[in-house]
Amino acid sequence: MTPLADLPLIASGKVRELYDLGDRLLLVASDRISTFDAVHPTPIPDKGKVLTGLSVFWFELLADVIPNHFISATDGVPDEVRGRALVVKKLDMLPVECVVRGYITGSGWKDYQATGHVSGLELPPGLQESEQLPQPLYTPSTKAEVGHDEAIDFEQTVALLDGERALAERVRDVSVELYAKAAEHARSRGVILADTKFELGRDADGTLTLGDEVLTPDSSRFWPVEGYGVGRGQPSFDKQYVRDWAAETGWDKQPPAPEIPDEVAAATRAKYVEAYELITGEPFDAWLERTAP
Ligand code: PZK
Repeated sequence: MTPLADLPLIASGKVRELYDLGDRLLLVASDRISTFDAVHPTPIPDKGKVLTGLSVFWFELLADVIPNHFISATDGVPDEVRGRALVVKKLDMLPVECVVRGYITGSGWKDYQATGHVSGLELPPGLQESEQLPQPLYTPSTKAEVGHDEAIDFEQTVALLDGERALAERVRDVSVELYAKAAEHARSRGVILADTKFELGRDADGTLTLGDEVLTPDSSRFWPVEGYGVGRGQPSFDKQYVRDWAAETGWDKQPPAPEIPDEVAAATRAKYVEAYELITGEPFDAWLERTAP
């Protein structure tokens, strides 16, 4: 949790921080892990590096869909956060979380069961939990300062964007295109991208730009094709060991989250590295090499 010496901290989330570099920003991913919305006191070794390397992989794959804020994973990155930090462009972030779902799960499944709708969109009757949707759905949400983001419909995003309907349409269409291209890549590597969340902003020229981390296990649900099935929830690729272990301990899921045993942390690290290697097709060591001093 120690802030990077000297750099002004602009924002801190449960598991990452954002620092001011003057004309740019430093986006730092920690090794912290949360389950059931609570952060454990035990870090997962290399988690921040895996998530940062995955983000860069996706920024490079998706750059032909929309420009992104990534500038460098080396130049301007302090040694103590090498491999898990990116120098990024400062953006004026839009006040919308751009959620795209290709499969019906999580809060989308809850809303569908209760109303037959998700984000104001009517879905076909009879969908089963975890089923693929007829087409990817843009299901935006608000950015809550505390607590959970709230699902909104398209008209509410127009209002949040000061009535700029054309911008809201472009944000929606870009989000779906990003999801579709990423899901196609993931599928070719044996991984289902069930859903994800993008954050967009405008750069100094007003150009719509992809920000934040992208398509990491913290912003997305990845399911191995092997073991996928409808009519039930899918186990979390990355956090399942921690969740299963925590359930066994009888933890009531209220903060404070318990310390994680070494063997559970090590198994969880291996799942993050496995996710990196599956999705990128590269050894995780290649990311460490690329970002070594
Ligand atoms: C920005 N966040 C979310 C990230 C946190 C919170 N390129 C950018 N320009 C301006 N603002 C942001 C970004 C990005 N990315 C991102 N909030 C603002 C966030 C990390 C830690 F606490």
